[in-house]
Amino acid sequence: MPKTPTPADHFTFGLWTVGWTGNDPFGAPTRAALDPVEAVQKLADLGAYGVTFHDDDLIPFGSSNQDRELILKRFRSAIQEAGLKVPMITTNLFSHPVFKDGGFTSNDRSVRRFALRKVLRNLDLAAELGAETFVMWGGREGAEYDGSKDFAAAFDRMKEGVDTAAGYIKDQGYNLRIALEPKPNEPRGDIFLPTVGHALAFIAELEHGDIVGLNPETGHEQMAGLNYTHGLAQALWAGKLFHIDLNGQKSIKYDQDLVFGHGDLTSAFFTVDLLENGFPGGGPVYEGPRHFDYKPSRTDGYDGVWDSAAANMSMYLLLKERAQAFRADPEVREALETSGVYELGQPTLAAGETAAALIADPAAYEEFDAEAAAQRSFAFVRLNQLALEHLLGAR
Ligand code: GLT
Ligand code: MN
Ligand code: MN
Repeated sequence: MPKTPTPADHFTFGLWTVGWTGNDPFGAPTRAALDPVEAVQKLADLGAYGVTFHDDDLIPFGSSNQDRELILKRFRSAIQEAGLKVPMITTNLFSHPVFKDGGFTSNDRSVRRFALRKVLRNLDLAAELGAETFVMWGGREGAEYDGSKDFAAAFDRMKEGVDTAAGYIKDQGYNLRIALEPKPNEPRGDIFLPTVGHALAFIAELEHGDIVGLNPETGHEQMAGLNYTHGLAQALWAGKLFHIDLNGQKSIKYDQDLVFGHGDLTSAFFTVDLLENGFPGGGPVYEGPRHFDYKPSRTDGYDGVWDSAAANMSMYLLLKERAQAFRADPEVREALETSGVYELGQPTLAAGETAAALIADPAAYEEFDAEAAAQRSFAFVRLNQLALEHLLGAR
């Protein structure tokens, strides 16, 4: 049976998700525009916790200050009435043609100054709405031709942009953190900070990296042939998993933005297992919103839009139930033990043991029977089969 969420599940959606009208590079929109106020009401009815948006999703690019205020006033009362939170907002630095060569890394300096102003203005709005996360997805930050960019300068400018925004957050005393969202390509041929790993390495170079983390998206890592759950795990381990974009993707191809679980279901199971149950041996846990960044298929009308929004949440809750049963199953615990999953939590060296002490330990090397140790069966297949049986509801 499908599962019905409540706000306590902390599910959130971008306005641009349910509001996507179906325009793609090959065809015109297949659905009429959606009023953000209607989106807010509908999402609340479906049991969501909050809504997120780009500045331009709500306030059309180029709106006058007066129109902006009117739109915001109407939106504020809509979220208040619906009881929805706005835990995250983000800036559109990709739709308007002015950003065709990027925002923070456009070769045109005047565009970079404009982009930075757009971000700073949006930070004020984020703080005012009580958001705690400010996502930066640099979709247009990249290139099609390797000779068209001074890459070192591009990274300098990216750093300058992110550090300026982060410094502004600190100066204003805002309770906000920046979350960078990696993506390997699309719309640019190659996007800067293409994966979780690249973004983590970039953050280490920042002046204000303490308030900069990640917003990894399921499909974006999978477009690069990478394992999303591994990416989440490393970001979490590094204390940098600030936000998540959940969706579905089937292998290395264009960004599909399917419903969560409608891509690689087994991977989705382990994603939820990590998010809900944490690492087997403890450690950092993710406490942010469960945010869906998907696109309702353009073949569907608004019935399909709301069905698919509900499907994301139901899929997550179904997988949560299965993942909890998986971890609670005594047979699984025994299999985890047999497979050495808990053993990996033991430090390799004894407390206080040095490299010199290890070298002096003949049991570790001279007397170690590598042939015998090589005979150990880790029985990972059995463990995985148990996981899949739980995923299928067969246990
Ligand atoms: C865009 C992109 C998403 C990002 C959004 C945030 S915009 O829809 O495809 O992955 O999360 O800017
Ligand atoms: Mn995507
Ligand atoms: Mn996303």
